[in-house]
Amino acid sequence: MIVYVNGSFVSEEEAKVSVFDHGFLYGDGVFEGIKAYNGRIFALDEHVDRFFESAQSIQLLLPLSRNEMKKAILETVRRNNLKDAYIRPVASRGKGALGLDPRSCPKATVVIIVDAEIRHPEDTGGASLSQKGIKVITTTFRRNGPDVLSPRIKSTNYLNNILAKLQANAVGVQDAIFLNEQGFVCELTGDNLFIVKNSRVLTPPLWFGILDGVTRRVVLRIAKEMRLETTEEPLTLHDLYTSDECFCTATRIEVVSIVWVDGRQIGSGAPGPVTVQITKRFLDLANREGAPIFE
Ligand code: PXG
Repeated sequence: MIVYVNGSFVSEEEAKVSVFDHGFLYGDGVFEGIKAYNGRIFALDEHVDRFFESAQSIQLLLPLSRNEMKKAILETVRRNNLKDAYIRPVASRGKGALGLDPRSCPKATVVIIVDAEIRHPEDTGGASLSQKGIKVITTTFRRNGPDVLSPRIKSTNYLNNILAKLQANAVGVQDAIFLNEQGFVCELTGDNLFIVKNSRVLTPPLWFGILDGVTRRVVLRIAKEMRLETTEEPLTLHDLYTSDECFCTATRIEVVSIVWVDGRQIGSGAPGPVTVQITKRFLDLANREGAPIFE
């Protein structure tokens, strides 16, 4: 694999970041997860915009413009000769002194990694899991609120999420649901959450403390196109437990049905009709729209 590191394209073996990089030392950085389908990068603008917003929020000055970033992403995929890829841009504070102060880091590190194999992280039990739906629990860890570390920042500091993932692992389910400080449902460890109730598509609002997921936005758009009523409103565990359908969304896994929450079967225990329709339309869109890689 060819990796982009600070303006150069190098082999995976040659790709190096300093052990003094504050991204490594303190988790001081931001990242994105983007996907290419069939020779096109889906929602490239949205991802690059969010990348720059995450950087702006943590006062990280990126050494390239949005346009240059887009070009670098397209070029990295092109150099790897991939039509379908998972793309991971990462920017960290850069090399500095042993101390938290970002002022010792004169230049941010920018890396773009691509992966040809699109594995579903939840699919530890085989590829059929995403078709069958996944089981999840509610984690005892609260989602870090905007007053601690805004979930709107896609930061390289995912320990909150990893702690929740460890809890899911410990009981042998695929993922965990975060509640916020008030006990309202937020999202999963790396996915946004939706429920379907009486043909209405519901998802928690952004201000509850969730990532502004690109897939979430697309799914809301698709649901509206399907003439389904959609709302971003407060959801409790009761709403989840009594939903007709439940699903999660993220770039990597797209749309995955949730069929079991904290011991309760959701709906029929299999992906419901609305989830299946939305998934179909999402894949259709993702395979049609996007920035062409080889033009
Ligand atoms: N919520 C959180 C907390 C996330 O980290 C999403 C929702 C979904 O957002 P998008 O824009 O992808 O629809 C994410 C995103 C990975 C990976 O390796 C992905 C995320 C986080 C960590 C790792 O694919 N996702």
